[in-house]
Order: sequence, then structure tokens, then C-alpha cells
Amino acid sequence: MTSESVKETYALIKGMKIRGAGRIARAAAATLGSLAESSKASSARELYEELKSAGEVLKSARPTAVSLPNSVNFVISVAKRNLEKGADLAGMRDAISDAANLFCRTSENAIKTIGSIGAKRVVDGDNVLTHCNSESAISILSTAHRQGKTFDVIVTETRPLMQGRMTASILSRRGLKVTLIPDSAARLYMHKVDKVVVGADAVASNGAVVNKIGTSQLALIAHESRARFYVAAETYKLSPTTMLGELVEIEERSPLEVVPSSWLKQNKKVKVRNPAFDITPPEYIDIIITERGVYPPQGIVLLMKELYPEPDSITL
Ligand code: RUB
Repeated sequence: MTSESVKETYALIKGMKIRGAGRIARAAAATLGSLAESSKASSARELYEELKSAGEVLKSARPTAVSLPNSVNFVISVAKRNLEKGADLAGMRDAISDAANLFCRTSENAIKTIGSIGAKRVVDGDNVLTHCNSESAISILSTAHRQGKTFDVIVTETRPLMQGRMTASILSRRGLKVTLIPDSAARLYMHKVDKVVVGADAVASNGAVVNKIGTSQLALIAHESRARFYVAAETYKLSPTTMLGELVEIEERSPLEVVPSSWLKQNKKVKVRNPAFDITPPEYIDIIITERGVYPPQGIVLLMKELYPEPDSITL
């Protein structure tokens, strides 16, 4: 039986009350940690089985951000190791809770580190464009601002759910100079943009980046305008299964995020599609900024191999 807290986190992630690849990963890890603390399981094995099924539920909340299965798999792999070592129920509870806390702390630190590494790329007088709402991209811009650099930020609205407004408010409250533009105005503005900084939901082994819909168009016009294109991605955004040739699933959301139901009723023959993410090929990306340093997209596979030395043992 799925616990109430797992159902609640699942609903919050699916309904996008908790959103953004890093946040959903931490929410899932934290939920597994508290499940371990409150579970009524009567043995270590029972707790492990309960954790595994809760993990499956959480992973199914949104399909694209690989941070979600990566965080769940991290916590479950620690539980598995402890079970195999013969941990008792209390030992298992502690190990799972510690693993969840470790994931959340590591994630928060990674975002700070990416901020420091990425801020080095921002210089006085820059015009930097960002899309959607990425904690890591925001960390870079906020860090550069705290370091006293003066630059302008252009934020795209990010239709249909307008996450760009969140980014614009956050940066503006922190004292950055921000201009919000419709997504469709990006090419008009790109000629004065020096750098584009975006986050990632998943990074494939060939260096392609999956991020909010519209990212790949921005990369294309940045390429045309010779603006640099930077991706900020914690290492838990790397998708290990892409080393085995698996593709990243692109989430398709409700048409009601694009048009109201009254419009749909009046235009029954019109098909409305709402893909939430797209794929930017590595040729359009200059660097991927991780907490482990900066990588050209074509080199990200080396980091992936270091983090996942036995790709064949990855559960598909
Ligand atoms: C959010 C989005 C963000 C990435 C990275 O999409 O595409 O750019 O998740 O964010 P949604 P972060 O709003 O559909 O979740 O750097 O915060 O992990």
C-alpha cells in the first residue's frame, strides 16, 4: 500500500506544485527518507520492499527529468547495500534517512558550486539570456551579481506555464537588472545577447541536453548570432541509460495548459499538442557547467563513465 506522504509528493510533482529537475529530485529523496523513519515495516526486508515500490510511484510522476530516477535509485541502492550486509530494521531506517539527507545536501551544494564556476564566465557589460526557471542557472547569475559584476539579464516568459516570470521576479528581487520578453521575441533580442545560460532536465551521453521546450530554438538562434550557449547541470542530471542507447522520454502535458477548455470545445478539429521539453544537440552547446567542472558537451561521456563505471548494471 502506498503511504500518504508518497501519494502527496507524487501529486505535488505531477501537478507541478514542486517543479524543476533539482527540486523534484530532492523532494523524492526526502519523501523516501521520511518513509523510512515512519514506516510500520516489521523487518529490514519489508522496509526495503516498501521503499522500492514507493520509489516506482515517485519515479512515475514525471518522465523526463532524469534527476528523479537518479535520486530515487541513489537512496534505494544504499538501502540494498545495507540489506545485503545484514542491517537490521533500525540500521536500515538510519541508512535510508542518511542517504536521503546526503542526496539533498549534495544537490544544494552542487547548485552553489555551479554558481561559483559559472559566474566566472559572466563579465561586466554582458547581456545574458535565460529560459524557464532553473536553480542552477539562477545560481550562476546571482553569484556573478553578488561578486559585483554589472550585466543585464533577459528572461523568456516560457509558455505555456510562464516559469520565466518566476525567474524574472527572483532575479529582480535580488537586485539584478531584468527584462522579461515573450518567447517569440527571442530572435529579435538575440543580436545583443552575449551568453545564454539554461538548466537541464537530462544530459545524454552524446552531450545533447533535454530542457524546457523552446531551449533548442534558443540554442539555434544563439548559434546564428554567435552568442555563447551554456548549460548548468548538476551531475545527477546525467542520464546513465543513454550510454546504453536509451532515449530520454519527452513529457507531453495537457492541451489545457495551452488553450482553455471553451476554446477546445469550439475548435474540436484542432489538435493541440503540449510537449514540455525539447532536445538541444551538442553542436549548439559550448559548455556544460557541472559541480565537477566545465565540460564540452562531447566530453560529458567521460564524466558519465566515471560516475557509472558499469553501465551494463544500470537498471533500465
Ligand atoms: C523546468 C526546466 C528547468 C530544468 C532545470 O521545467 O526545464 O530548466 O528542470 O531546473 P518544469 P533546475 O517547470 O516543467 O519542471 O536547474 O532547477 O534543476
